[in-house]
Amino acid sequence: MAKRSIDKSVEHMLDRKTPDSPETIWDRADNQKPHCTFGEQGLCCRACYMGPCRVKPGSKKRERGVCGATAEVIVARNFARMIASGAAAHSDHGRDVAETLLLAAKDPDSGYTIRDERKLNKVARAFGIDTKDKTTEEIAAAVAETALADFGRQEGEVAFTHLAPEPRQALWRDHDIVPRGIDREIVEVMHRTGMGVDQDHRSIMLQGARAALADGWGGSMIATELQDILFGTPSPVRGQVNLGVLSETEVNIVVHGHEPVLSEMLVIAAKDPELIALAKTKGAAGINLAGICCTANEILIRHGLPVAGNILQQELAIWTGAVDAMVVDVQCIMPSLPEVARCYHTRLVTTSPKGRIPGAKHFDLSDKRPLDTAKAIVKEAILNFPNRDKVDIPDEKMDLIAGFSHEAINYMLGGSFRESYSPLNDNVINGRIKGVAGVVGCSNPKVTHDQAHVSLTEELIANDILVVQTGCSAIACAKAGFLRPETAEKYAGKGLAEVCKAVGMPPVLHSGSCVDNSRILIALSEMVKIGGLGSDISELPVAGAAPEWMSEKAIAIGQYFVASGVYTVFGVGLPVEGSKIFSKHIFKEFEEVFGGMWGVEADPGKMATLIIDHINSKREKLGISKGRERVLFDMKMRRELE
Ligand code: NFS
Ligand code: SF4
Repeated sequence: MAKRSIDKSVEHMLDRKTPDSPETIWDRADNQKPHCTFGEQGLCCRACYMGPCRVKPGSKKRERGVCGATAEVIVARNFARMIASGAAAHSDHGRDVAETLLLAAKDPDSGYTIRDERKLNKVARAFGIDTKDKTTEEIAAAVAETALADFGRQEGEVAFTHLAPEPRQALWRDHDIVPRGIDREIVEVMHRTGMGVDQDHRSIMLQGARAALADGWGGSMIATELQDILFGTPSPVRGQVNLGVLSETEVNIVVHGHEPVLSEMLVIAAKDPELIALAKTKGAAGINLAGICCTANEILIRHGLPVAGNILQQELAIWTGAVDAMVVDVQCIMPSLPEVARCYHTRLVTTSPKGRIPGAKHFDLSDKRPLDTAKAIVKEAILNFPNRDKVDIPDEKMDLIAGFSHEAINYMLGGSFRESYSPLNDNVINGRIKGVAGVVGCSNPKVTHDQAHVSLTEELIANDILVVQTGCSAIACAKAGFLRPETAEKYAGKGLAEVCKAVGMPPVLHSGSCVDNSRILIALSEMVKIGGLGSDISELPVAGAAPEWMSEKAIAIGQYFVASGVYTVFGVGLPVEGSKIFSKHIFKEFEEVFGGMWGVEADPGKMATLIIDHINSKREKLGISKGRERVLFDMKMRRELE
């Protein structure tokens, strides 16, 4: 059997397993084996009840589904529907954030405030809002309303798409795939992929790309940018990661899910002096707020709060017996949690009307007074603290630095006088940094937990490729210690290490949650605008990877990177491999359409080679494969860093 995880905390917990222990995700993954190969290869269609149909290209009897659909059409429909579902998740999150911003602007008692006026004005400018003679609240209301209009618009272009380089926008217009309204593109995917509508896999995928762009340059970007306005734009901050961040002596509240609209309120509530005093009367030393998954990333990058683990560790956190409340909102929350919580004292709390779980206690955070609700949740956890039985917290924890928003990267590289990506571009041109790779996405029990993230990242930085991360992938590399500045000297190639040392940054930059992949889109656009590296994202020496993906959201992200011109490689496998025609389309023909394409490679070493070769070929096309004289650059760079 393949190793379950390279994370010692996971090993520690699983070794402790007795016949009475609750099931884990790894047990259930074993029980599901072997997975249905039709499904795994994308060849199963359930779009109507004449089926379900399982097709097999080249076979006599199963060449087509009952309606006559071919393998490439079935695969395309399934793939596009994954994009639509992923885009819906990110975008519905974005909508909630926009509504929260509107609430903050209109209701002074809402508990939400505008924390970043600079960002507010920047977004207002991007939206073409006239800010003259307007109060902060008025501008915030206008930004929120413009963002909300992007969801339901029927014609026109989603506003943030105008942040992309001009040639990219022109390419999208040529193919008629600029997203009009976010909701509209998702609905159109669902329509076109139903029984008997769009019968051309290429046309289905153009609409898939349109919905994906509505996510990356729409819903996700709205979530990220408006969250920054509400809760502050992240800047580098120290933190700690892994199950060892849970406290033996304090009340542990673990927030899990995705929307900081919840966790930000809990951050405030957990600092409430009355509640801390109450915790002490119950014998606790204080209140420890930690996170799992993307919520963890959100509170880490803005507050430096500890991260208990990534998606595969959510059950194990409860297994420690030290979690007094696990508070969840939406997405990536395993339905097994109530079962696990029942074996311990942990109180499972739901907060979103969209995500209810039988056996959990529900506190509706969308109520009028979210801070009061958050305080009630913290109190629930405190009152549960005395019910702890045996506690076993693994020792594992690691230091890290996170919070590299594109603004922070700008500031760090450009210095306080001239915030700019030009030093990054200069370093890429001169070859100290070979290129940039976004390593992102989930963990998946089909492969050894964290291994692909860590070994891919290790190989990329050793080859002078700067790695930017989000999501559960960032948590994986954080646990491995890669998010510390000292990693540069130990693991990074000479050129990258020099730059990291000069700037004082790690070679692996944690940019936030999965919606924050939109930060990478903006960073890439800025790199193009600075100049010297081509006129479009597709010319940059960059690549994307999701080595252990599992979520439909990851497919939406992959597709918007590809449609933005980025070569994007997924690990584990992709549910498209059953159709050679479709595979050829997204692994090859896409390059001619978008200047970016999909790749799939389960082996992290081979994946690294694909990415490095790709980056080198882009460097060659740009005429920078040799690099400039280093000595000259030293002086220039030193001047810039002063
Ligand atoms: Ni992204 Fe975040 Fe993790 Fe995957 Fe789930 S938490 S939105 S989907 S599993 S990276
Ligand atoms: Fe089968 Fe066609 Fe119905 Fe899909 S849409 S289930 S291929 S009959």
